[in-house]
Amino acid sequence: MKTVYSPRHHGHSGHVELYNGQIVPAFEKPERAEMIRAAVEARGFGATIAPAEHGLAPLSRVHDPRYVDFLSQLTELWLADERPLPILPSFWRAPGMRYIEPETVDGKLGHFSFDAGCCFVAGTWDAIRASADVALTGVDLIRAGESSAFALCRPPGHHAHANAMGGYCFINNAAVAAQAFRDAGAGRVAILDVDYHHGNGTQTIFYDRADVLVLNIHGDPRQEYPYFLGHADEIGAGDGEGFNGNYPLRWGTGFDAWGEALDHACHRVAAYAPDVVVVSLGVDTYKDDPISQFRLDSPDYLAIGGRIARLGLPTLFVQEGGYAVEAIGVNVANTLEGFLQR
Ligand code: SP5
Ligand code: ZN
Repeated sequence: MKTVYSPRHHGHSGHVELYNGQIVPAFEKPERAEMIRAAVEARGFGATIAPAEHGLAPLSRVHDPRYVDFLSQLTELWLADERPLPILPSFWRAPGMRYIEPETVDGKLGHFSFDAGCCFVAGTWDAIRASADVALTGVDLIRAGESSAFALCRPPGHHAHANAMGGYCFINNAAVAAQAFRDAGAGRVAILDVDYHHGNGTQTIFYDRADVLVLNIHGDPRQEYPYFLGHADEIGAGDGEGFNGNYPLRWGTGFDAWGEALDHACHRVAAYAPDVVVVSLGVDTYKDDPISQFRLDSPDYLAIGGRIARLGLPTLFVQEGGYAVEAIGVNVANTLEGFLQR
């Protein structure tokens, strides 16, 4: 299994987030990707390759082009106003307010975001583009006949909506990849999101579509971020009814219950018989994750990879969350090793 990786993720560094009422150094930091790269390379799964440039068109297949424009122009708009970096949003709409794109940068920033989890520094836009190219190059590998690939994306993507950033996510790499598979001729794509947090962006992007099955195993939104989506009764709408599935689990969940949810989700994927599976691979389910409340341990990730491998389907792993930097490499590499061993 090849890994796709770009050092351009380092441009997104030194940023902050709003956490427990304080501005703190971001949990989503460059060391994460470097620990993952080191662990995966040490196991010798396959070559690490650089992404190929795919441009912005594949991003606008799942994102509003005006949103992509906003991301590309935000930093220069901000600097033109003679403001210091970093950029952090702090105004949002409530239901009932209007959906008209404001002309000023503060207004645009609120219009195109849903929390203060997405901070911009000088290299953020470049890192976002590189991350999407990493996912799209993973798609290319599988289209060229590889049975699996690992897209070491950073920043992550699954919280990003068609027109809003949040939760450390700007472009929804997994959604971009799934759509790229569809555009290349895949009839059905399944997205299996095992990150600790509900993939609200991925769910909303495909909610009314039957051609992309989206399944999520995550912290119950009654307790956990993103709070306002990810309940069990969200099954899809219109043509997409029956093609979204959520497995909300309570704080403190260990691998026994988590693994049962995975098994159920995998049976649903198998019944859907997709041409390809995209795994949104977050390892913030780990027992010592600093912002999360599940109790998975490092060996459990071997079993996760093994269960996904039993599907016997072409599989693209897309990196999402995981914030226990000392364990993130082992946990990701264990998932991939468990997959490769079966
Ligand atoms: C990609 C990804 O994993 N994004 C996660 C974004 C989570 N942001 C909000 C975290 C809120 C944690 N709240 C902890 C409260 C402890 N008092
Ligand atoms: Zn997460």
